[in-house]
Parts: sequence; structure tokens; C-alpha cells
Amino acid sequence: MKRFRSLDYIKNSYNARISQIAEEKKAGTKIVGTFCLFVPDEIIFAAGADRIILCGGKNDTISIAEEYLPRNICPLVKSSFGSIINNGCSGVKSCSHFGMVDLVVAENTCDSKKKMYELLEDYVPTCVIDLPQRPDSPEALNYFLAELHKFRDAMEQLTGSKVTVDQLKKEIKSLNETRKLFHRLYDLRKMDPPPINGLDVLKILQKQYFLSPGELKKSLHMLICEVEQVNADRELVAREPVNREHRPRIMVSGCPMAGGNTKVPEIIESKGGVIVAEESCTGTRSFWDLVDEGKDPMLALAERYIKIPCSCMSPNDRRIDTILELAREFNIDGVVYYTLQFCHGYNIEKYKVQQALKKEGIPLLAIETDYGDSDVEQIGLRVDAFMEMLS
Ligand code: BJ8
Repeated sequence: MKRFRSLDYIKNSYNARISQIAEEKKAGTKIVGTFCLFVPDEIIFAAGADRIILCGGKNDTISIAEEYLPRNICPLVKSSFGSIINNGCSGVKSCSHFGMVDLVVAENTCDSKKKMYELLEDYVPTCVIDLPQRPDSPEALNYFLAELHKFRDAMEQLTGSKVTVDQLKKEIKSLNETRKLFHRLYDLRKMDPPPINGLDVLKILQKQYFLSPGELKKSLHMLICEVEQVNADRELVAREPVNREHRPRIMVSGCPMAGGNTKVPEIIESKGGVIVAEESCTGTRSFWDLVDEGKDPMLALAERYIKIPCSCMSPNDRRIDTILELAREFNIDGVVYYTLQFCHGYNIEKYKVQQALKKEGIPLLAIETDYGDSDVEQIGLRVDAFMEMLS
């Protein structure tokens, strides 16, 4: 598979982004840290603040968190908490951006996150958006809209700037443009074989809430141009007979893979599969639906964000429908169902997902794992057998 130069650019963007945030802070811009897709970035940007993601995907800060949190909770929660409280001062190499935020905007989703946020307040000011967890009930939308209004007020207080309707509309339009770019990239992955592998796409997915919106758009444009070029070159070659071996087309579905966590995709693609879609918060859940630009912006945001099919919602049939739709659109051969240890929501939903896929004749391999390396070999053997079955 081709090496994409734009991905080197994205990989090397970390230091530039940190310097940019440091400059912004010096100039008085407030920096907001988030953990979840349910927090609308549009409101943060419309208030004149900047945003960085705080989800931890690395193993090395987990032991720090375990001094405060139980061992048997999800590694994403422990890694994130460890990174924030460590903040580079206990000998473990930590990402410096964790110490740069003025306000954490959290959300009531799973129990582990909710309770972790209560502890976090001792380290950094934290504002929590409450979520109605039955999104299809008639009262849910109004409740969520009221929560978003409170969040907007908190942002205005933080920055001292009014969030105007015009500014919100501008940010909605801009973030919709980014979502459309992701759709373009994913459309290219519908080809067989896809011109880009899943690990490469994951590199930009993991950076999407770290880069500034402008840098993200620029990076996506560069990547899409390169991937389109691969296709154009292929069409030329395809006029002559070429033997293209079919690699099993895999969809990864389940928990997010925060930056630093690429274990399972690496195994899948090293065993001959190619990931063509991710039903995940580091995947389609982050960009699939656009915000309606024709409506009152706060209502449009509430309508769009409440529909995110996270397993914290109940019932969550929307997620099953999405998985089936993606499986058809991307011509999926098999699903790798990815759960982080102790994430009960995604783990329990696996049963319904498996039943729905079975009716479509699509096999599922369930992998439950953490951020450590001790199970790499064992996962490798299971993925190997799965690929052989799909070939
Ligand atoms: S919208 S998936 S980002 S909550 S993996 S911490 S659910 S125990 S990350 Fe999430 Fe928002 Fe939902 Fe997405 Fe809890 Fe599960 Fe851990 Fe999770």
C-alpha cells in the first residue's frame, strides 16, 4: 500500500499544535478539554475558545490513575485521568496538552466517566453536560437542548464573549464541511481493494479532535488528493490484466480507539484483513450525520448530537441499524467487535449486534482487550482463524 505523505504531516503536527495552543493561551484564548462526541464543538468555537481532546489511549499513565481509581474500570478512563493528574510531573512521559486546559467539558455517559469527572474537579474546573439516556423519548430533546443552553452560558462566562446565532451558524457550516470531507474519504474506501488501509485512516481519525479545525481540513484535503491519485493510477494500470487478491473487508465496531491505541487494527491488517469502515467514535459516529444548517442552530445541534448511537443510550437500536447500513454500503465480509475491558455498555450490546449481523450472513469476531501487550499473540491467533474463515 502506498505511503501517504500527508500522514507524515499529520503525525508531525503535534508539536506545532502545542505551540499554537501555548501562543493562544498567552493571547488570552481559553482552552477547553473534552472527552466525548456528545459535546458540540460548534458551541466552543462560537464562544471564541479552542478545544483539545483529552481521551487517553496510552498504557503508561494507567498505573498513576490506579492510585485513585479502581483497577477494574475501562482503560480509556484510567489512561485519561492518569494523564491529567500526572501532567508530566511524576516521571512518566505525559502529553503536555493535558495541562493546558482552562475548562474540561464533560458529559454524563457511562458510570466510569461520570464518577471520574467528580474526582477530576479537584484538578481542573469541570462543567458537566447531563444527557438524557432514552434519546427517543419525547422529553429527551427538550432536556438536552436545555443542557446545551447551560453549556453555552458556561462558555460565554469562560470567554466573556457572546455566542451569537451568526457565529454558531458559521461554525456549524464549517464543521459540516469537515464531515463532508470525511464522507469523501470513506467513499474511496468502498472500492475493492480500497486505496488506503484502515491503520492509515485511523491516524487522521485519532487526530480529528486534537488538530485545529483549519489544520484538520487541510490535512483531510491533502490525504484525499493523494488517495484519489492512487485510484487514478490504478485505473491506468487496470487496462492491463492485474491479479488483485481480495483481502477480507473488515468493519471494526465498538469502543473508541484514542490516540496511542492501535493494537487491534495493527493485528487485523497484519493478518491479511483490510479495515474499510469503523463504527466507532474514532470512525463514522464522529461525522456521519450533519447538522441541519436551515434550522435554529441550538435546536439543530441538539437534534444532531442526541442521535449519536453510543451504547450509553437505551434502547440503542439506531446503532444496530447503522451497523447494518454500513455493512451493506462498504460490502463488509466480517465485523471485528472491539470492546475495552470493563466497558459494559458495548460489551452487552454485542449480543444484539451479533444477532442482527447473523441474519445478514455476516460473521463477527469479538475482542475484549486493554492497552497492554500481554494478549497480542492470543488475539493474533483468533484474528488469523477469522481471516482464514473469511477468505
Ligand atoms: S459517545 S463511546 S466518546 S461515551 S469505552 S469510557 S463508554 S467504559 S468512550 Fe465514549 Fe462518548 Fe459514547 Fe463515544 Fe465508558 Fe466504554 Fe470506557 Fe467509553
